[in-house]
Amino acid sequence: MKPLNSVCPLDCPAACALEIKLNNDGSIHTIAGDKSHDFTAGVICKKVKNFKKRLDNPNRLTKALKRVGKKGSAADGTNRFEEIEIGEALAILGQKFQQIKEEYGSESLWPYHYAGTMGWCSRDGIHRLSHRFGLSKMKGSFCINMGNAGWNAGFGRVLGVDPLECYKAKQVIIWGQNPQVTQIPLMAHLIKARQQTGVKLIGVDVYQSETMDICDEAYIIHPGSDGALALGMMHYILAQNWQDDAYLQKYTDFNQETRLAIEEWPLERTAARTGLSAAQIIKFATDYAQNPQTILRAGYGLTRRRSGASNLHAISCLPALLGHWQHEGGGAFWSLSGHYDGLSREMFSGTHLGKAGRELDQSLIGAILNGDKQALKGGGPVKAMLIQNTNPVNVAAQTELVKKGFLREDLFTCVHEQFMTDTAKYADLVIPATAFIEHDDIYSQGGWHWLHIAPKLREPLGDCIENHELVNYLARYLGAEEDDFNRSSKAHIQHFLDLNNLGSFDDFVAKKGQSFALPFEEQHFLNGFHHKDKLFHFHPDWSAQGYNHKDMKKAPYAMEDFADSQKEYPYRLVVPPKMDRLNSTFSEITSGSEKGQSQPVAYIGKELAEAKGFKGQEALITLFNGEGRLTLKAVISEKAKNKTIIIEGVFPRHCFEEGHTNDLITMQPAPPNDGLIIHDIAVDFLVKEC
Ligand SMILES: Nc1nc2c(c(=O)[nH]1)N[C@H]1C(S)=C(S)[C@@H](COP(=O)(O)OP(=O)(O)OC[C@H]3O[C@@H](n4cnc5c(=O)[nH]c(N)nc54)[C@H](O)[C@@H]3O)O[C@H]1N2
Ligand SMILES: Nc1nc2c(c(=O)[nH]1)N[C@H]1C(S)=C(S)[C@@H](COP(=O)(O)OP(=O)(O)OC[C@H]3O[C@@H](n4cnc5c(=O)[nH]c(N)nc54)[C@H](O)[C@@H]3O)O[C@H]1N2
Ligand code: SF4
Ligand SMILES: [Mo]
Repeated sequence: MKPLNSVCPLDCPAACALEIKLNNDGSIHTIAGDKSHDFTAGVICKKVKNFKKRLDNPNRLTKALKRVGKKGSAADGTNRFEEIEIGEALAILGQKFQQIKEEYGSESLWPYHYAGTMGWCSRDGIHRLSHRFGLSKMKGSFCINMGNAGWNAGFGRVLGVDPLECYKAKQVIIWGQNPQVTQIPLMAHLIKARQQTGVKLIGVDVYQSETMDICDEAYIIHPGSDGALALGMMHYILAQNWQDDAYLQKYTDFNQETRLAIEEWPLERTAARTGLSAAQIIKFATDYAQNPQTILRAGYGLTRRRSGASNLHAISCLPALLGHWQHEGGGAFWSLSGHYDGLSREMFSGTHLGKAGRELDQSLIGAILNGDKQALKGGGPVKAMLIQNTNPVNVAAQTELVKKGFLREDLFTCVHEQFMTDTAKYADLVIPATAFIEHDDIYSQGGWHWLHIAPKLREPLGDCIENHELVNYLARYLGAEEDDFNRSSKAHIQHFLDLNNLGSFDDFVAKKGQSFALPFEEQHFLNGFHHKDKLFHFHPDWSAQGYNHKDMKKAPYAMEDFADSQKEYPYRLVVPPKMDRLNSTFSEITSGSEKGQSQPVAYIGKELAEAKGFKGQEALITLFNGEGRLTLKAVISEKAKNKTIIIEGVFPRHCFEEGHTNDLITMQPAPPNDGLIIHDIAVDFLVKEC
C-alpha cells in the first residue's frame, strides 16, 4: 500500500506533512508523519494518528438536514431536523440569501468562518462572497490579533528565528505556550536537541502544564504578569549594565524614555506582581542575559488577555536589549506567518472582487446576533449566515447569548459541517462538508516556513460538498459570472501557483511542497527590522496596529487585564487546550464517560480548595462572575497554583451540569485590534457538593 502525501488541515502551527494509506474502499488504513519533512520529522500527535476515528466515523454528516417545527423545539432546546436531498438544500440556501439580500440589503448577510481547516481555499474562500456582493465581512479575531499586534509593534513583520535553530542554542525559553499539547513536533525537536546538545529548556506559564513538566526550569507566574516579568528582568539587566549598547544604538530606538519605563519595575514590585521571588527573577534574568544563544519561543497563550499585545511586546524587547539576535541559536519567534507575505493570495480572500460591506467582529457574535448597535457598527440586524469551519456555540465568548441569537425566528442560518456540532444543532439548514482528504487545498505553516498541497485522495462521502464549491455555487446563484466562481479548487490553486511562478499543481504535490525560508540575516533582522526606520521599536506606534490604541503606552509596559478590573471576583480562570481534542474538533468522539473519553474538570490548588470547603479530593463547584455561571467537577491538583483555576479543553454543552466554560468569558475586545481574551477571566466559586 503506497503512502499518499497530505497535510494536516487542523488549526495548529505545525501543519504537519502526512503520509496516508487508504484501504481499497477509500477508508483510512493509517496516518503517519512524513519522516522526510525536516520539521514534521515523522512526529505527529495522537489525535491525527487516530484521525480515522473521526473521518470514517458513522456519525459524520453525509446528508443535508432542514429544520422542522419552530426553532428550539427539540427536547434539549435545539432544533429538530429532517433529511433532504442536497439539491433541495442548495436551492433553499440560494433562495434565502437572494430573498434576504433583496429585502434587507447586502449587509444583512454575514458569512462566518474560522479555522476548522487551515486550507487557503476552504478557510478563506468564504470572504469572496463578502467582497463580490458587499456582504458584511467577518473580522477574524478568535486567535491571533493580540499576538500579531504585539509582535508587529516591535518588529514590523511577523517573522523570527527558525525554531530548528534550537539545535544551536544553549537555552530555549517556552513562554506562554504548551507545545507538548499544542505543537507536538516542536516539542519533539526541543527534546531531541536537549538529548543531543544539552540545551536547557525553561518554561513560563500560569500552571504546571505538560510542557512545564518536561522543562528543566519552570516559572509559574500570576496570569497576565508577563509584561511585568519582562520589565523586571530588563530592570535587573540594566542595573548590571549587561545590555548591548552597540546593538541598541545601531538596531533599535532605545533611549532615555525606555530606561524610565523599565525603571518602574524594580525587583520587589516585579516579585509582587508575578508571584516569583526576587531570587527567581534574578536567576532567570541572569541566565537569559549570560546566554546570548537563547531562543525565546513566545506562545499564543500569553496573548489571550487584555494585556496580551502589550505583554508580548514587552517580552519581545528582551532579545533586542541584549543583542541576542546577532547570534546563531539566539533570538525569538512567535508566529512565522510573515514568510508568505510576498505571495499574491487575493484569489483566496477575494479582495480583488470588490469592496466588502461593514466589518463585524467574530468574537462579538453573541452581541451581534442579539442586536447590539455598537457591535453591528450602527447598521441593521444580521438576517442570514453561512457558517463554515467553526463552532461558535462552543468556542466563542458568552455562548448562552450565541444560542439565543441563533434561536431568533427571523434569522436564517446555514451551517456547513462535518458533524452535528452544538452550532449545527441551531441551524435552519445543515449541509454536509467534505474533509481534507476529500478535496484539494494548499496549506502554509504558522510555526515554520513550508507551503504544501494536500490533494484530494478519495471521493466525498454521501452528499458532502467542499467549502470552495459551496461558495462558488452560492456566488453563481447570486449572479456572479467571474472565473473565480467557476474554477475547481484544484484549478484555483493552479491559478495561484501560476501567478506566483510556483509551477504545476502535480509537481508541487510530487515534490511535497516547498520552503519559503528567509536567509539567516533576514531571520535575525541583521539587515534591519520592518519599520520605515528599520529599527526595533521599544516605543511602538500602536495606532499602526489597530483602532483601539488610545489607552496604550508607547513604551514597554505592563497593562492591566480585564480580570484586574473585576475586583469582586478574586480568582483567575485560565482555559487552555487539551491533548485529546483541537478546540472543539474531536470532541464528538472524545467527550463522555466511555473508556478513553474525558469530561471537563476544573483543577484547583489544595490550599484554595480547602479554604473553600473541599472535604475530599474533588467536589462539584459553581464558578460565577459578571458574565455567567458554570457548574462542573473540580479536583485538587498540583497543576493549579495559588488563586488560578484551570479548565483544559473545549467541551460540548451537554458535558456540563450547568452553563459552559465560555459563558464566563467576556466579550470585551482586546486592544489594539480586538480579539477573544479567553484566559483573562476573574471568577468566584462556591462548593455545591463534596
Ligand atoms: N491538542 C491541542 N492542540 C492545539 C489546540 C487544541 O485545542 N488542542 N489548539 C490549537 C490552536 S487554535 C492554537 S491557537 C494553539 C494555541 O497554542 P498555545 O500557544 O500553546 O496557546 P494556549 O494553549 O492558549 O496557551 C498556552 C499556555 O499559555 C498559558 N497561559 C495562559 N495565560 C498566560 C499568561 O498570562 N502568561 C503566561 N506566561 N502563560 C499563560 C496557558 O496556561 C497555556 O499553558 O494550539 C493549537 N493546538
Ligand atoms: N474555552 C476555550 N475556548 C476557545 C479556545 C480554548 O482553548 N478554550 N481556543 C480559541 C481559539 S485559539 C480558537 S482558534 C477558536 C477555534 O474555534 P473554531 O475555529 O470554531 O475551531 P473548532 O472548535 O475546532 O471548530 C472547527 C469546526 O470546523 C469544522 N470543519 C473542519 N474542516 C471543515 C471543512 O473543510 N469544511 C467545513 N465546512 N467545516 C469544517 C469541524 O468539523 C469543526 O466543527 O476557539 C477559541 N475558543
Ligand atoms: S501536531 Fe498539529 S499539525 Fe501535526 S498532526 Fe497534530 S494537529 Fe496536525
Ligand atoms: Mo487558535
